[in-house]
Amino acid sequence: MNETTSRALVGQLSEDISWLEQHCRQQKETALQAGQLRLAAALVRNAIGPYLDGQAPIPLHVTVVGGASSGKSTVVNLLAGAVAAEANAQAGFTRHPVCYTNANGAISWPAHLGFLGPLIRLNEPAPSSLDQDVYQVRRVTSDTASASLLENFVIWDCPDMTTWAAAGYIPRLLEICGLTDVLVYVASDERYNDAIPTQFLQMLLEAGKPVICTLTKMRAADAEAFLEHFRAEVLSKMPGSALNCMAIPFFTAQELANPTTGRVAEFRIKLLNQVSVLGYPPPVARARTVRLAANYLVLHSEQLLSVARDDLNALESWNAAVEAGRSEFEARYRQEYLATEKFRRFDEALIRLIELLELPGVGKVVSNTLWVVRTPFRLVKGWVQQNLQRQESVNQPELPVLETGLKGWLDFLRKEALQRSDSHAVWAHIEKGFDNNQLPNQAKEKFQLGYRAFQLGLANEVERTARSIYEELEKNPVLLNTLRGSKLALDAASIGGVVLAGGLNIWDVVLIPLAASVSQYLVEYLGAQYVEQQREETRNRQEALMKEHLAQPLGEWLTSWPSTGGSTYERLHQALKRIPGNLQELNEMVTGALARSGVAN
Ligand SMILES: Nc1nc2c(ncn2[C@@H]2O[C@H](COP(=O)(O)OP(=O)(O)O)[C@@H](O)[C@H]2O)c(=O)[nH]1
Ligand SMILES: [Mg+2]
Repeated sequence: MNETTSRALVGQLSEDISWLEQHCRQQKETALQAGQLRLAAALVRNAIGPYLDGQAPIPLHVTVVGGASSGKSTVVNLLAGAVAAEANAQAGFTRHPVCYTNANGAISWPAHLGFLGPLIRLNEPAPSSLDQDVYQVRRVTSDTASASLLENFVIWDCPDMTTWAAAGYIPRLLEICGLTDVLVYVASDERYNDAIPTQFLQMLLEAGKPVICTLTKMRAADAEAFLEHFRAEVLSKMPGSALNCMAIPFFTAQELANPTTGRVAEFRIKLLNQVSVLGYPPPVARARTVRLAANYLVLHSEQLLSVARDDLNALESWNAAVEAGRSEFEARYRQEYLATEKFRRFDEALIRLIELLELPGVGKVVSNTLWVVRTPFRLVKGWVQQNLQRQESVNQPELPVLETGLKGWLDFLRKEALQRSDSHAVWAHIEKGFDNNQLPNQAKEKFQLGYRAFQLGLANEVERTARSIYEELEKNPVLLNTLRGSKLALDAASIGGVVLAGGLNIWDVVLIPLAASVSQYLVEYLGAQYVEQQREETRNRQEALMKEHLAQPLGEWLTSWPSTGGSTYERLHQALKRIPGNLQELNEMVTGALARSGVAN
């Protein structure tokens, strides 16, 4: 496998998902989704990333989670076989994850950039109550039974699952959940079905984590009944089911002081066995962690991205407004300009055609005689303009029509933005763009560029129309020769006129009928219907060109405006576009790596 590729992919995915998470936290009522996104990012960077990077399966990670004062630290001590974690009556005592590991065991820690996201490892010992984006590793000296667990596992004690909204310690907890191979969920008899921890449990089960539920603090005699109750009340509503569910009854403080002896040891060994089973053999356990994480991400990618649904809806409604404005812009151009436009482009085409009527051989030399050629041509042009473009003056000139159309389009959007600015931040952002004139000014610049391209396009179009008429003429050699002859006569007459009179005034009398005859032949040949058809085609092509050079690019530019210029919506757009494909690709890499490892999973 190409490690650089997988690292780049993991890096980009974890960054995109984390960005979405932050974006989500800035909005109301999306704390749970923010939590989901955090877990997703953590799965990518802490479980899948290190695996693709060739990280050894040992140490496996067992993580103890649960509500406030449920007994997590007490369970950690059971697993560790020593009073390692500060069991503390104060709720919310633990504020950052603490990892307990074998006293001698060298921990091979994933070293790649981005592991555990923003959490930094503390180098100095500190109390678990330190409320920072950190984690710490503590070494535990314990008896042989625990040492055997700690040979393969490290144990994580985590902050409480109390609220989705806490932007500090909850994400730290989820960061470790992403990493984890086995979860131990702790619920005490008083608060076994608290809503928030139950939601966490559900999410972790959905994410494919193997979970051992431990119920604490009840009287030993009530244990069975309580387990039944918990199964019925909580677990039965869960996706799949927690793998194991065991009771750890209330112990005295003295009993808890030495978890490796007496009654406590009995429960402790039961718990150790369950964890050990899930972690054996380690390569299989890790392969399962990675496989289930990838499955979850691919299957839930749409749900994960749904946090951006409101944003997408707002962007969609902006799209729709831009499109409505565009239709109106196009309709105006058709009605106010094209419908009354008669001949301009078509007439220009006729003039170009006359230019094309060059005689081969000697005639060509004559026709090309420097500036003189221009004279009859100018006369023909004048005649055509006089005779065929009478309607031109009643037309609205094209540029003002387009400019008015653009103004109408922008005014409409400004009005929409003003009305909707309270509905979503996208619209507020657009409204601001109108307010400081940035958006309309940029739109006008864009329009000017498009208009220039449009005019160039039209010039090519005139050439094309002329050529198509010329090609028609080629099918009628008699008329073609007559026209060429007339044009030659016209050129010759003008040369003669210049030579004889040194000016053109007198010769106009001769030249105008000649010039007229060229055009006359043409128009007669082309016939009213043909002219009409060519004119209509020219008009349609002109409309298509306007759309291509103006309406369409302007529409696209306006549509993407909220998503450009380094705005939040640009980043959103990028994240939404990249995440699904990248998740698929990651999943394929996982499948490939698992197949190559030969570990059945
Ligand atoms: N005596 C006794 N106290 C317990 C037991 N389980 C938890 N506690 C106490 O309940 C409080 C909360 O326990 P702790 O493990 O710190 O919970 P956490 O906040 O979830 O880590 C602490 O004061 C513990 O000593 C138990 O079985 N017996
Ligand atoms: Mg604790």
